[in-house]
Amino acid sequence: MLGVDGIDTFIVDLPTIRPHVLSMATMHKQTVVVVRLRCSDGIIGLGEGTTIGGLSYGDESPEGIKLAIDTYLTPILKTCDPSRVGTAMAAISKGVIGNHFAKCAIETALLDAMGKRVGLPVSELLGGRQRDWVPVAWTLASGDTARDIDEAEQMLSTRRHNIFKLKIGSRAVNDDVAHVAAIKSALGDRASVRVDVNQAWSEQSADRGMAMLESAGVDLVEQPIARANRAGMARLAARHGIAVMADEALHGPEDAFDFAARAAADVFAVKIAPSGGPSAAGRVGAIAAAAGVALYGGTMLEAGIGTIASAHLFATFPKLEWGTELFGPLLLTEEILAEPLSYRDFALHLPASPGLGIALDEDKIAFFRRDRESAPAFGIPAGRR
Ligand code: MUC
Ligand code: MG
Repeated sequence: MLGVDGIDTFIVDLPTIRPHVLSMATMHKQTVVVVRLRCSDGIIGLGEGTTIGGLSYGDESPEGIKLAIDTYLTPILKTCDPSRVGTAMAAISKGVIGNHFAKCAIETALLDAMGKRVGLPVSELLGGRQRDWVPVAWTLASGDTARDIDEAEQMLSTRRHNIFKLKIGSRAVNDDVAHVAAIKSALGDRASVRVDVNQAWSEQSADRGMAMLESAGVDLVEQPIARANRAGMARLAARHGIAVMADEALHGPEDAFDFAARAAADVFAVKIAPSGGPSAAGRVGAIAAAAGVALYGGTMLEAGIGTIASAHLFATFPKLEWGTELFGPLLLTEEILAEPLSYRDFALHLPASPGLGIALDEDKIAFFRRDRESAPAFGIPAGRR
């Protein structure tokens, strides 16, 4: 039986290229928990636990993710065979309630190690790749209309993105809609424009806002109201022609089932971390497909590890009607991978190599890890990273 020699977790703080303004927080940096799973056969699996805005977006913080892994998940994993990913994750689920981001980081690392062991990309372990690339949206969230239009024009001219998501909800509804309408009118049919309200509206504001956004040519509204208000989401989906997407309300297959049963969303933003890992997120996708709910590959603005892990899953979905927003690494000033992910022609292209198909830039990690003063030297030979 294979064993787990150890699990290294470290928090890395990376600056963003510009402030990223959401209704609940303005990001100036992104904090990433990097997981390195060392198996007894010498294989190392990489995982990532990343959220947005500390504890302002969701229930888990970077510090909490690290603590959960170090104190609770690691001792369980040390009793498991890392080549039996399903059994290992079942043992973790038995001993740890919730903590979906921590579980996702560990399952990602197990899958990366397993793929390297058997010589297959993670997407093949997750059911089989149906495409080698996924479309990628960009979020315009500088908070300034003219700057957002310039940014979008630049993305179009370099063929990096032609789908734009606008973060709204922190200003009055009329002001937000005017901002969105100005951007849509500047871009016209050259781009799909969508908005993410991040729960900021009441149902009444959502009714008003959604009607105006539909007239402005916007394609979709993401999580307009509080994540707990499922009946309200169902009423909005029934009342409006513009597509409504569930995001913060989805924490795995049980929520997906409830949303599908209530017809409370036209589209699901599937995310590997809030779902509890790539396998659980795959079950969210399966429920959506069975219920006729369309799919969008969401992000928690992860760096390269979580981003490519998400892409491996989304590449297995038979339909991915609304594309993805897997642009996390592009929002950061620093690349933590040895080779950056491949973004071109409005898409992220998946590697064909075993596991996740990535390696860390150890010098960058050493420089940006929060505990760099006290961190031990890495000492891991390049071939084993
Ligand atoms: C969210 O709520 O969707 C994803 C893209 C982005 O800009 O923010 C995130 C979170
Ligand atoms: Mg969202």
